[in-house]
Amino acid sequence: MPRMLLIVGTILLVSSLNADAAEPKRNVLFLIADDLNCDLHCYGHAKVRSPHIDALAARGMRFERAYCQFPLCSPSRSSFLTGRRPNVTKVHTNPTAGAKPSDYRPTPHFRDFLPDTVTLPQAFRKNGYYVARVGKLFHYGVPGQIGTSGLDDLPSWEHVVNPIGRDKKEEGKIFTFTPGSFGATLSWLSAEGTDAEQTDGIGASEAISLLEQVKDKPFFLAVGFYRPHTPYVAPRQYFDLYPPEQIDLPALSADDKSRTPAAAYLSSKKEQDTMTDAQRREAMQAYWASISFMDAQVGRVVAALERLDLAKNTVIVMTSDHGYHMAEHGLWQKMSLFENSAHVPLVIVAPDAKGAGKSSKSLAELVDLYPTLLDLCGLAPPHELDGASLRPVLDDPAKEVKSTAFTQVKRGQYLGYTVRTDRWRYTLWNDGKEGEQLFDMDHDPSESTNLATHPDHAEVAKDLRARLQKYAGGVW
Ligand SMILES: [Ca+2]
Repeated sequence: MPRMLLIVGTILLVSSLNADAAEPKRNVLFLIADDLNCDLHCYGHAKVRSPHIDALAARGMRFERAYCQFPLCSPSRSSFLTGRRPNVTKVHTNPTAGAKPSDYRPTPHFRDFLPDTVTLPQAFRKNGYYVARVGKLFHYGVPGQIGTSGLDDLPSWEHVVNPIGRDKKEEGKIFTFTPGSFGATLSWLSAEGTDAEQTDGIGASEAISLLEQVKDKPFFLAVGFYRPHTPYVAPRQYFDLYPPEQIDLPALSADDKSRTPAAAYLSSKKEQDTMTDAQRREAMQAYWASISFMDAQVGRVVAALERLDLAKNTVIVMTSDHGYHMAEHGLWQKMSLFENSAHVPLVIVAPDAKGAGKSSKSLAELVDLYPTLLDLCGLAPPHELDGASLRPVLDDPAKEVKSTAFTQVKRGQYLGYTVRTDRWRYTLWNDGKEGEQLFDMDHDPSESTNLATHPDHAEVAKDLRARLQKYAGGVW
């Protein structure tokens, strides 16, 4: 190499190293709630108080149309934390819970099928970050496994914290429809004591302590809250925000069930069909109280980030693993393929993003989080990822990085798939053998009239059916 070129090359190399040294790496604060739907003030809910998530939305980007890939804890978390879709991770169920802790089978785990995959937090570890988790990131049985590491992934973290509070230790006080069961059934408690005694309050305190310890090195801190997952346990002051007598009962489902396949409703539970009106009001009060309690813990962690002067160089994500029904279609909880089960809150605060403080109708999927966070932090993907970086939307909310958002669910031996486009939601059960649904989300946002066999929409249904069949076959 000519001497001059060598010198110029050396100068360029040194100056680029200096540039890296001058610009500290961006940190990531990844906040996720469990079973949180979009019942938040910043998403237009008339009653729910969520001032801290609202404040994040006010200074970041609020995605109005973000969707999970699977409306169940482990399949959803396995997907977005590996950056791969559920048919790649092959995790379509939660691990089997046994009658006794010793009966618990920690499978399926994505490492069974993708042994060498690099997870989102692991990618940051490989790039020299301090990477820690507080609470639920990978699957945990809630509340059964609170205080344990659940179905964790050891290579993902340098440090883990498993908080446990009075909500777990005083389960005997919780009202439940099924004696002895708290996680799968609707159950709730207006709790005595302070926020700091609850699992999520302890988790927030632990997260704050970690921020204080690691503030001088690049970090990826993931904080997984357990609320508002059942049992809906929150200190009494949060229940007092929602007096039951002021809660309007949800309207009866307006669905034309003669047109909609039975598979659409198979997540329904008998005990929930026989709830009294008073119990329905109490369940809604308790779910919203759990949201406001969790929101307060989000506020504590974000306040610490600001107090430590880290916010200006930290990307913040606030989201949920899937949506949740509060009586729409006569359903409660998750595992349907209607909009409210697939739809998740998603707020991303990125330092210097030009779209800060705005909201976007652009479609987003949780599988996009992995490439988005790498992109915002200037890191290269370690292997194939199935999502797209949302960075263009963070700068300009009118930008679109995709025209479809996919979600799937398992029903015993078969799968159902659904796709959301700008205007439509189309759903295919068992490749059509258990039916199909088409809803015009512009004109029928509550999904009451299935248009799948309507002759006026045959072309739309045909096109979206073909897209779902491709998706099921591994093409997206
Ligand atoms: Ca969940």
